[in-house]
Amino acid sequence: MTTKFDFDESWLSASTLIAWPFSKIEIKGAEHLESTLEKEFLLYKESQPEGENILSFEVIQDNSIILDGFKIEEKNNKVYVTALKPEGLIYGFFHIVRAYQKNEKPELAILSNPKNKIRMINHWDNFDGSVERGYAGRSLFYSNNEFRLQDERFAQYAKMLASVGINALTINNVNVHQKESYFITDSLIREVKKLADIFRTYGLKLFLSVNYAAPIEVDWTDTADPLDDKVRAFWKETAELVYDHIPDFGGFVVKADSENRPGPFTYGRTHADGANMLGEALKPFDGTVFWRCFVYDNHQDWRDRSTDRARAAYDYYAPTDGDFADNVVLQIKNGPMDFQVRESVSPLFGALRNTNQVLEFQIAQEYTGQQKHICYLIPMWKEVLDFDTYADGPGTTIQDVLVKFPENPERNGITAVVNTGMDENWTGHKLSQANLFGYGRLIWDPSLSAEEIAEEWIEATYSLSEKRNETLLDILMSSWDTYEKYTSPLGIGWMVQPNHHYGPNIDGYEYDMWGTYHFSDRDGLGVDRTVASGTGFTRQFYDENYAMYENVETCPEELLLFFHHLPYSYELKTGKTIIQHIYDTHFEGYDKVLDYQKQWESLKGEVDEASYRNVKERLEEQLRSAREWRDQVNTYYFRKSGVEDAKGRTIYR
Ligand code: BDP
Repeated sequence: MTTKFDFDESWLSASTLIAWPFSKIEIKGAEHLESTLEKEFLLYKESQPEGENILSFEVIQDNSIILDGFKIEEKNNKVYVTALKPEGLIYGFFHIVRAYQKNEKPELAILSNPKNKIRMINHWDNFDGSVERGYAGRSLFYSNNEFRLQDERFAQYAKMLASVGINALTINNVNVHQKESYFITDSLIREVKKLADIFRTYGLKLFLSVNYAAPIEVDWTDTADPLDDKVRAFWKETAELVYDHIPDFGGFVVKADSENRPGPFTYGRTHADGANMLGEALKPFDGTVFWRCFVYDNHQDWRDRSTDRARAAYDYYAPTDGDFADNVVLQIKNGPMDFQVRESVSPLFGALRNTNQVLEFQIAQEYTGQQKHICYLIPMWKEVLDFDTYADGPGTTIQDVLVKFPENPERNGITAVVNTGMDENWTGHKLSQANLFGYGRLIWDPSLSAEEIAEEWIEATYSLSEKRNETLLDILMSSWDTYEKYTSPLGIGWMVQPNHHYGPNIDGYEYDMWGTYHFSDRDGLGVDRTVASGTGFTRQFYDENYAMYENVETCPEELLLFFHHLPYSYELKTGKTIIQHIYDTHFEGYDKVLDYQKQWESLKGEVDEASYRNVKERLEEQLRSAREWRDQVNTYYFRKSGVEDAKGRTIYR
């Protein structure tokens, strides 16, 4: 696959089509998306011009279709794509593209309705062109405090996102600094509008992250008190200005009172006061406020054992259930800590029964190898969505919660910190594309398996022989487990280098203020979060899960040290002690990366040269880093415990 552009065509290249039989297109009722459909059609038609069939698109009324879903039927040599909304036609179109990337004569008939209404990504891009936790080059949207003019690239990006059903995005970092505060003012809103215009052509709604103290930042007032009239007027006028330029603007994402960001607490107000004030300003335009729940004490004293960061979001927000306006949505990270390779789910899912909510994942691999390591994240996200909260008895999964609470949720769904940038292949590591692709596919249809999604991505991206397909599938499917093995053990998390979070530093955060400790000593390790003897975090779950986590015997082993402090000699179900498990997994994880190198080499000539080199180089770094992790973690625990490796392997002393 070579590219006509200075960027990779991702999983959308027409060259991966096995066939394309359509020669004509008919479109009815697609409104603003009509020319997009035409343009897309021509692009794929050009590469495979033979065939006589007609592809017909129409917006209709049909009770079997919901939201922006679509239906595809084949009748008398014609394929009909129907939807209630123009966006559904676009999703239907890309479904057909995928089908022809997989099969010469695919079965096209399908009714496909998305499970989640909001299917969003969040950029953490700064106006200066840097990207917070960005591992794919500079920002797509900005350079040196100016908006980039990259219309073709933006359109391709919008297309990539729409092709997997993503329907909304924010374009700036949740940590909004002064310069970005001007995005919502007269001085920069026209630039924002240009991006909104491009994303709209693929059905994506544009949102902005805003600084809670924007009225101060842009010199409007000297307070951001949500009950202050001047502050309320600022937000009302701001909303009017923004909607004047972008009538279908989505709304705001807010990180308030979190990690030194300003917020209503400064004025003795609640988060409901702050969020509802913004909600009121956006209400006349049907805009939405996403209010992030990533709020915890980041100035902890490590000597003081009374605070548990994992408890923080639930402790504050669970009692506020029902206090938020109906266009305010609480945005909750999947786990209670921060996107670790393994942590429990957030107990807020299921606890908030009368509050709009979106779940936040992190596609950007901040703690999972920073797009230098292979880490296919769909299996992790599936575990989260399938987790049984017991909120309404057995079988109330987190995905159910998102479509059930509040009653008739209008604004629920899923969002994620995205992993893209100016790198030619969009994601730095070519295989990280599978996480973006998979994110969209999974949140549209959470019943898809991680394996099915990986297969789809492989088929859409490469044209491999069956054997090599299996090879790549095996690499992706085992990669999360591999990463977990050579990094921090049994759910404990956080053994990373402070600040940038890449590579091992076992005690890097141990005596710090962030609330991220592992409490390793000469006898054992782990965080005691039980009611019986620890922080009591376990009690934030419904009874069944509380009982499961509280009891060391029933606590799932992958989370053992997330919930319990245990001696090195504690015996796991495998019959191994914890210390031996640590040694073994670290050797195994490293060895698995050695296997990946061989497996990847076998793909030479079958994947394009740019991909081949990209992954090969990154695997060298992954191996180096896995060795670093293996040797530091094993040496550290050998020194603490004094226990020899039963298999007598090299551990540095
Ligand atoms: C953490 C990141 C930090 C973000 C923060 C957030 O390290 O850069 O600002 O999350 O979600 O994971 O706000």
